Amino acid sequence: MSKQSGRGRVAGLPEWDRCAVMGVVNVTPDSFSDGGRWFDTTSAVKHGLALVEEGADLVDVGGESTRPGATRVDEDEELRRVVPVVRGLAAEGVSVSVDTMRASVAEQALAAGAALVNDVSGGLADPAMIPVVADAGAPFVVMHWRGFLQGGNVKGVYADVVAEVTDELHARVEAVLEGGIAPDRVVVDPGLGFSKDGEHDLVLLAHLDRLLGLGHPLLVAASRKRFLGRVLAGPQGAPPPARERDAATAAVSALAAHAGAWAVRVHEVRATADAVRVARAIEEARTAENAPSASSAEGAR
Ligand code: PMM
Repeated sequence: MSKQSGRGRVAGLPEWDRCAVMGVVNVTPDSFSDGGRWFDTTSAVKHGLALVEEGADLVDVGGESTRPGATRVDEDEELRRVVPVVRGLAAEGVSVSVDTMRASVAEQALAAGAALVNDVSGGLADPAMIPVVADAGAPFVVMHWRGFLQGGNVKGVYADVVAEVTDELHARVEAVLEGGIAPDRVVVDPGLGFSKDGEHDLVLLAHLDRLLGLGHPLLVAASRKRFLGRVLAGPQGAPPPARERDAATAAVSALAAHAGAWAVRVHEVRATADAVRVARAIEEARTAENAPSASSAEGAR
């Protein structure tokens, strides 16, 4: 990964001097890595606050599992899961992101205090999404998405995954800008694991510079994903379960931070919070090394 200068700032959100950490609260019974653990409002809010305590800068609240083949929850149920958790966390001063493909959920979450809308469909699943986000003046995560998957991964065929994901994301960014979302409020995300196999995910991570070339802050969401299970398993072994992939996740967080990502989205915050701080310290050391020191400036006079 090569370093791109400047990780950008997202208007409407606090500014961090390093890669931000987005902690995940899935208010679902069936998310692949943590489904069912924070399924009632009280434990979900408590978990979000614990993530902040561990170093999360943002908390991403979702009420619908996006794992391949998951059946969609109905709108009322998604609202019931998400809105009280958003309200509870926002009331505690947390910067909340809402992970939803539904405009109605985004709208009510924003009214309840959410600061950011994270749509894994990049505005494709619900035509009302972009107008709702534009009207609210909210920041918006545009993830690379090729549609709902039913059965095999037929949409995950690429001749050049980096070029295609970059081009398709570029087209979605154009669409959201046309829809009235301000350019300084748009975040891009390669959508690791969405219509992509493990090799695709790794190649995308090897080329974050190309995604940064889109000119928008970049979110990387590798946490506990299948490709990490494959890497850890080796060619013959069985992948470790999702909850045993947190050290691998933190390694990706350090690399993504080093490459210039704006934020990383993770389930287990503590190790990633350490990773992005170390990446920042190394960046600072490089900056100090390149800046003329007081004594050499003296000498030059
Ligand atoms: N992945 C998941 C859910 N939300 N949001 C963004 N922006 N990017 C992602 O890659 C992404 C996401 C699926 O993971 P989970 O079910 O473990 O949270």
